[in-house]
Amino acid sequence: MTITHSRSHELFEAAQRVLPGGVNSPVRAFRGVGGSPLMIERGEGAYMWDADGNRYIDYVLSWGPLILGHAHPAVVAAITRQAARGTSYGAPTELETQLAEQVIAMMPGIEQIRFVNSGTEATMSALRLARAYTGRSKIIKFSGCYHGHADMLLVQAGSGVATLGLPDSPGVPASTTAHTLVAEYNDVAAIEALFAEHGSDIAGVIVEPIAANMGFVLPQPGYLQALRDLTRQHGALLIFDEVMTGFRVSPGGAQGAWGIDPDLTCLGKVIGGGLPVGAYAGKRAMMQTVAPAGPMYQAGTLSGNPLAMVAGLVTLQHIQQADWFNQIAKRTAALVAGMEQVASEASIPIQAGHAGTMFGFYFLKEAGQAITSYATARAYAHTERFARFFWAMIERGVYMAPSQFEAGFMSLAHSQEDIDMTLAAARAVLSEL
Ligand code: HOZ
Repeated sequence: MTITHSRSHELFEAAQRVLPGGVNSPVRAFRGVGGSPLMIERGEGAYMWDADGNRYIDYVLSWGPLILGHAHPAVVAAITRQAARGTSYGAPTELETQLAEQVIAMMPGIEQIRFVNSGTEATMSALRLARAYTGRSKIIKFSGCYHGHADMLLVQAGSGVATLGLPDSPGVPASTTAHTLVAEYNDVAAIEALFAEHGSDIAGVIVEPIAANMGFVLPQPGYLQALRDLTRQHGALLIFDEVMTGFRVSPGGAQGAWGIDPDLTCLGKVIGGGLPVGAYAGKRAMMQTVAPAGPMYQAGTLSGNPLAMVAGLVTLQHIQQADWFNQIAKRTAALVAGMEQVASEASIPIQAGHAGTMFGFYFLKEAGQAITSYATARAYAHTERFARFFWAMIERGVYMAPSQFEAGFMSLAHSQEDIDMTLAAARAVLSEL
């Protein structure tokens, strides 16, 4: 069976004439797997349809936000209802308080929150806040972690930067990254060394609790606690970038799952239920630095947008209900266990992992290799095999992230039958690779 993508190709040709690279975000261009991207026309539940009418089981889910699946009826109804009442006011609404209360009830480290429009805005603002609050300049990030595209964070970044194998981006003046220190993820000695040298200048450490923009790398036992201890010891803030892990590792994010108490948290994706939202949040004493409560300026015309607030609110209320979160997490575990089984039957070495409703797997160049950091991800990931796997899965109606250096996501809409179909496809593909 060979499916056709001719309409997608035509549409992508047209897109490239008017959009740089034909896309509005680089990994969507499929450069990590070659070929040209599928142009999507519609999504419903666990599925997306491309412009040629092909249906795919979707494990990208808009890169994480759609934890209830595409076009969940309750989310669609809430957005539709709100749209009829106005799409934006540029004035405070009760909806913002309601979503804030919902997030605070779910995430243990959060006492106050400021809504913005994207994860990039969230991380950028959280770092400004860390600097304003501590009066210090330096920040620490980890190589392969991606926190959006703000200048100071585009240093050894993951996601599209890793997929395209880019050096740090042109257009970022050295002066804007002069205060950004970089350590290897999962390496406690590396960050201890940075604190030993720069301790009293470090405003904050920003980390993805699971490094999910260089594939899927779990923190080693004790690693996040070591970051917590070191930051406290040196008077620096610990900033969890939970844009991906928030409401996905557990309803309370990675901080809820692992009992670590960050000072500040960055959110995005699920918090907007598929609409553009981000947020930075944390301890009241720190958040009171933000204008107009305090002197640190940050603002936005569409921040707290009512459509986004209702979509987020309905989504978070759903994942708190009944046993739905656990159901999604169980399906995630089943998919990952199945992938390990299928790969082992085909004698293809992989490293797979999952936490809550997120997952990832690498094809390894050789059995026995362990990926724990960006350096090992780049050295051991068999990206060429991944590209062949990706396209063969597309042929069989399964859509995974078009890059070895991205994570996968599950939704409430994915059924056991979808998982079984995915594993049957993977078995067929891996036996031929
Ligand atoms: N940076 C996002 C994934 N980690 C990709 C966003 C997109 O292309 O939509």
